[in-house]
Amino acid sequence: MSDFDPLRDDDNDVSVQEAQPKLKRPPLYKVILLNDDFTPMHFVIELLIQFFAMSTNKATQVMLQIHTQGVGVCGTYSKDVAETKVYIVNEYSKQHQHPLLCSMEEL
Ligand code: TYC
Repeated sequence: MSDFDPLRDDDNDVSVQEAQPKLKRPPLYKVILLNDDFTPMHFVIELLIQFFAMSTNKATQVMLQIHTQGVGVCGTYSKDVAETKVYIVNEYSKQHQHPLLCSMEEL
């Protein structure tokens, strides 16, 4: 076995301190729904129940919040999950000929 230890500094030479690894949590994204004048309220409620696992009460509250304030949050997810939710909601709305728009914003 060799005695060589690259971290030993017993020769009063300049030593090198290793940098602390910089770990950052990946960002989270809010999935949001926008209000419009045409999508039926019951469609939005059913969609919130189906794709965001909300209770009927919660989905009704969120739909009314969007209807009165213009925008509302459906949930908070990692980037990949948020992108998938936005995609499936927009596809589902198009399939049903509703102009409902879903989007995402970094938290
Ligand atoms: N404003 C719509 C109506 O009066 C209802 C609605 C709610 C539409 C939420 C979109 O994201 C929305 N029928």
